[in-house]
Amino acid sequence: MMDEKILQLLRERSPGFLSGEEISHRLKVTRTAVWKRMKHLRTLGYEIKASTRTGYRLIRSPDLLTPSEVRPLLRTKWMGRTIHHFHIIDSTNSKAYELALNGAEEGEVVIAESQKKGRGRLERRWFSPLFSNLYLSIILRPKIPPYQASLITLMAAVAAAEAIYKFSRLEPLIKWPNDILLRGRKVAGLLNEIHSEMDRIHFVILGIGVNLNMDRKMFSKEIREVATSLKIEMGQTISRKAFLQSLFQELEDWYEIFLKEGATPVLKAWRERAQIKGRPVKVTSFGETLVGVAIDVDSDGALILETEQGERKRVVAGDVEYSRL
Ligand code: BTX
Repeated sequence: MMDEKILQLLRERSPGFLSGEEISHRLKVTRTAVWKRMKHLRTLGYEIKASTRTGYRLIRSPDLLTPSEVRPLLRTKWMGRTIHHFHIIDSTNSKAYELALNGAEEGEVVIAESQKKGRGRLERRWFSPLFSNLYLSIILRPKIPPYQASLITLMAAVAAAEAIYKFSRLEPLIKWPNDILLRGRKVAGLLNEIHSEMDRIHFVILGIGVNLNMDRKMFSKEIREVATSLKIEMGQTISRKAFLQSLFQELEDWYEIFLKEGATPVLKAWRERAQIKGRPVKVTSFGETLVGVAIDVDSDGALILETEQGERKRVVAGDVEYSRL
């Protein structure tokens, strides 16, 4: 908190200098404490000029996702207005879940610079190295019945795909239910967790990981061939803050569309981005493998496919492989 306050004061004074004395007076701490925080901020990548006569001046900020870095860029009404930021955490989803149980509000977000136990679906891991990408979890409290919760996953996939498109002008493909691909490789993944009763959702945790600044060699061998990043695809370093602002905006807009107009516009956008109709697919669901042709998603987000035997099946959860394109 003190770092955030110091940065705010330095920004307000920028490009001028702010004396150590004034900072210590305004924050009611000793000058030694201020000096120690400046040292710490420098280790985080802030370039701060210090002069014994005039004080401190902020020269440059790193591409961190702290509230003080992100907030000035936000154009959203409520999404991401409260950010819980961590340099390292087990999983942003787990933290957001805990905060939501303790009453955190809709739109509050947990963001981490890295995760020790970033989670994918079915106990899988999400590779989450420091400072390169986005790892965040958003708390939503939609007043919808639990059976519609998977529409939130589709809505979030649409929003993330739109953010990627607007940012890069590359056409992302949504792979049912929650992967986003660029040129056939995974650039983002979504992990949504729900806390509900039979007829009421308490909250949904929308977990999103987007690979932004990873180079190919930074991926572990196991995923190097199946994963990609916006930097790899665009050939340039991505401002994580700028991308985050765009992602928040898309999520806020699409969530509001979903709440006001229901599933129809979300499903329409999802179908356009997923182009699933007629794709030969292999689906693994609860230990069973189904081979067939994808027909569509239905109004509550399940995948409908026609098996080789001509039977229609609804798949509510599972993994999809595209057999041929
Ligand atoms: P998933 O189960 O569909 O995908 C996990 C699989 O994807 C892994 O088994 C691996 O093959 C591959 N993989 C792992 N890391 C990466 C990566 N960085 N890029 C591309 N492919 C990868 C997808 O699960 C859902 C992932 C959600 C991650 C977010 S990050 C913020 C939030 N917190 C948290 O713990 N999880 C979510």
